[in-house]
Amino acid sequence: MELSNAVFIGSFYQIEQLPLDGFPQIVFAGRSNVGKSSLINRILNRKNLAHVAKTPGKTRALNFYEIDRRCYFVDLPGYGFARVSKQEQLAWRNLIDLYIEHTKTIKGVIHVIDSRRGLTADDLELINYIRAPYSRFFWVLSKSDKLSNQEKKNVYTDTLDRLNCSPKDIVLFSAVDGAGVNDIRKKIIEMLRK
Ligand SMILES: Nc1nc2c(ncn2[C@@H]2O[C@H](COP(=O)(O)OP(=O)(O)OP(=O)(O)O)[C@@H](O)[C@H]2O)c(=O)[nH]1
Ligand SMILES: [Mg+2]
Repeated sequence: MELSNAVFIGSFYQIEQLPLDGFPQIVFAGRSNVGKSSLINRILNRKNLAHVAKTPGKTRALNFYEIDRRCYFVDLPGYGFARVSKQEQLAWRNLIDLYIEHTKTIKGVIHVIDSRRGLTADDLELINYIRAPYSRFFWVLSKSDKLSNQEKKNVYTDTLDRLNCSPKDIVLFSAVDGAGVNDIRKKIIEMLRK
């Protein structure tokens, strides 16, 4: 398992379209614009595999990447983008609910949080409803290159306190300088082994 050979499979808007081969899946979730696609590109050492948004909130589909011919990374549409209508929010929720209900092979959720903002109400809501069936979460505090060392410490401690999780389940990450990416790769490989 090297997390090196990645192929974009497709963008899916309906549950009926999803691949049915039963591969284990690692889910990437987070608010719009937190850097989910940039994280996927970094993990896989690819510049432009996952589309990095010029306009935030554009990823509306479930984007599937096949990794090493044995698992999928699934890039969920971002949530909590203010300009999105109520109707679009409902459509988002509906798609995610169906996906989670349908997919028995989710091995873990990589939940990306913007380190400059810390946990938001939207983030906590997402944790609550994905967490029930799939408790294996790992938190990535993204864009850490924008913070001073003191700010990094503060957001790490605050997130740890509020999530009440193991210190090993949170990592500071930057897609710009690559900080944290090796820990994230290790965690994903561990999730896939279980
Ligand atoms: N400074 C800095 N900018 C980042 C980092 N990661 C992402 N960005 C920038 O943040 C913006 C959003 O990045 P994306 O990776 O597209 O975020 P996303 O979560 O996939 O966005 P949606 O798909 O729209 O939900 C882009 O302009 C990126 O260049 C990072 O680690 N550091
Ligand atoms: Mg994206």
